[in-house]
Amino acid sequence: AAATPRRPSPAAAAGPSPRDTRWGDTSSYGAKKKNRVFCQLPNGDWALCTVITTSGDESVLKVPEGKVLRLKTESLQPANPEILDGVDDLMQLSYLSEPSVLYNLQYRYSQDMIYTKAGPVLVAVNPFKKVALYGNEYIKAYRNKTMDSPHVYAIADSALREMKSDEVNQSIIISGESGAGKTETAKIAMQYLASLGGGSGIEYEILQTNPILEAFGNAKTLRNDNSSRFGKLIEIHFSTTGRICGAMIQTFLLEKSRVVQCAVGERSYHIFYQLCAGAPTTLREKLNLKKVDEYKYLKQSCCYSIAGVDDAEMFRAVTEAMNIVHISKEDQDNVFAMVSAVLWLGDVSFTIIDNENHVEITVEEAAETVSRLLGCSIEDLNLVLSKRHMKVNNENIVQKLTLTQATDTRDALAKALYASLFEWLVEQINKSLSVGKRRTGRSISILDIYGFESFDKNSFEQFCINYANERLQQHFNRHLFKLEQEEYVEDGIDWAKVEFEDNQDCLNLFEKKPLGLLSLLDEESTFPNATDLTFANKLKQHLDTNSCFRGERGKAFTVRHYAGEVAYDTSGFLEKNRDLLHMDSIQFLAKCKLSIPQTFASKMLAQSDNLESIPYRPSVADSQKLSVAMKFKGQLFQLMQRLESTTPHFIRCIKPNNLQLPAIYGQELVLQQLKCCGVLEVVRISRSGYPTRMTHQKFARRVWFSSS
Ligand code: AOV
Ligand code: MG
Repeated sequence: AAATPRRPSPAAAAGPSPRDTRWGDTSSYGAKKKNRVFCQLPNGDWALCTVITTSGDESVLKVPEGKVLRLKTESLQPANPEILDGVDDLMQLSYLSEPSVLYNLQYRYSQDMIYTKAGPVLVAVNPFKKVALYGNEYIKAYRNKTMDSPHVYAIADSALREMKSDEVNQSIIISGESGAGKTETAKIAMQYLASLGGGSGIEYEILQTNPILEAFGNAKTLRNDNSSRFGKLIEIHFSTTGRICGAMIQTFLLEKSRVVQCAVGERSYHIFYQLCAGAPTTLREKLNLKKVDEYKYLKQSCCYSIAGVDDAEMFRAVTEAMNIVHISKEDQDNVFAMVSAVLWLGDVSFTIIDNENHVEITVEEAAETVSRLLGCSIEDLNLVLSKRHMKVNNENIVQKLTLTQATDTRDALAKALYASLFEWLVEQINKSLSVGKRRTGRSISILDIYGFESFDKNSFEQFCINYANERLQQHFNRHLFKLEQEEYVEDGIDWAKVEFEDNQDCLNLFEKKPLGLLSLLDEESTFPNATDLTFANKLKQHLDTNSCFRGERGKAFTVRHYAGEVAYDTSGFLEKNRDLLHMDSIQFLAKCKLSIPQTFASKMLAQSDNLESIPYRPSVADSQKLSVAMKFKGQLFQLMQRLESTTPHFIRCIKPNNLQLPAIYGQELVLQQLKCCGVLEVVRISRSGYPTRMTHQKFARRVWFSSS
């Protein structure tokens, strides 16, 4: 490949040559003439200040707010000249130290310029308030190139242009911690692409998938009031003439456990609260809806509303969106019947019938409502929740369930119902978005997954979410560090290698066979007598020498992720990984009159023959043979493969505070995010490297065109 040398930038003229300075440069202020420096305040924050005098090894400084400080001169860091305050691209900074990068982002942030380029990467700092940067005027300005400050629109626009000029599919890959702004950013990118129009309103339909999927797949967590609990890739298809002609959505591992269990201060999926708040009277009566604080599943977290969100209004928005993606009124009724059935199922209680703790369901309002909504008899409901068919020594036996077993069966059924509903919705949306049109042109994919999470208590869900983020970080590293540098070396360019935080070791910890976290989890999941404790011990036994792993006391272990250490509690790991839906439950659903679960279960039954051939999972369908973690791993591999065939555009979302409040810029929090995801190294590489590269062919074509 031919490389074109970088254009001289104003920054290069204003300061020392970019090749001289490095990120992490600790060269102190020294005896230079400039008097703008950064000093570290007692609270650890960096402040821009001016040097009044320097004598001996100490300097007297004026810090913001007029205070005067005396500090060791060597602790100061040089600041960039004023002319570079708030530059568009961190690459333009002469001094690329931690404080100057933090200052530049903060300077822009305070003026609502939330987007900044870091070489090829767009950095987006979450404003936590409405900023006047969006809408038709802006879209037009970016399309006509009358505006070129960093923006999601600009990224979407270059994806479009490159798709057309290079005839290669593109991807916009959005990453960042939970609450950093990925989902909002993805919607802004979709908005730009949709504004191109496609005719027949397909672009509007694409946008309307967002309120639906958010209602059913997002929830309030301690980190984010609208946290995505599933991963999403939307592939937007373009015709050969460059118009939108359809789209396809792929989702990844929905957090099912939230349906039956969620932490104090969090909520279950938005749709539960929206339905209860917004259903019109007739629907309310038909579904026998109660108030949200009367359902067991919703009550346990003691959190029912979200500040500034009107659930009733959202309900109307969701039904309107369903109309637009052609979900019929009848289907919508079925959807809400399922939502209500799940809630009521949580209220089904049991009566103990003998002194061995065996149970039957209590026949009262909850059980009656569930059976009416699902379209099954009370007897069948009782049977599926209180008995289990097993095959022992080739003999069919019926086992009575204890209270714990019955409760677990009930919760598993609720989770399966909800998951099947989510799956069904995605399927309907995809049908509507493909509208039978043939794909002729290219596509742009937008990836928005759940962000890295670390709570006080982290379980299997965080384990999977953080694993996915490791995979994504690897993709980022590969494209921005490995491939870039390999190319320079291959082309024989004199190149001082830039070191970056490689997360391969952590990925290996997860993926290595047979002694990685995923393999060991799977192995343990196959042992009927294994417990969360035996699993934790097994990890300690095999992985304690791994530098990314640390065994903790009892059932816990710690993983050193690229974004920080996370301590996981193995409680529930095995069960969540097995995620068994008993054959009895599947058969029960297949008999229900309500069509969505019925179809779902029939499909599962059709897929499974020869049930007894699964040694460690008697009486489950074949389609459940793969554990959750293994299925997820497979999905992620496929996803990465798909992304590899596209030209990636990266957006890094940054969360400036943990309070979800505007105008608070926590330097330490921002710095930690910039560091762990390698944004600063990307700037270093881009600064010392070449900004564009193209094949000889393309180069010749371009030059020929421009000179003709
Ligand atoms: P996430 O997708 O990165 O978290 P969101 O996109 O849901 O984060 O953003 C969290 C909240 O930040 C939103 O609900 C908005 O209130 C606010 N926000 C983000 N970006 C903007 C913006 N450009 N303008 C205005 N407000 C914004 V998670 O899904 O939890 O990983 O699993
Ligand atoms: Mg999100």
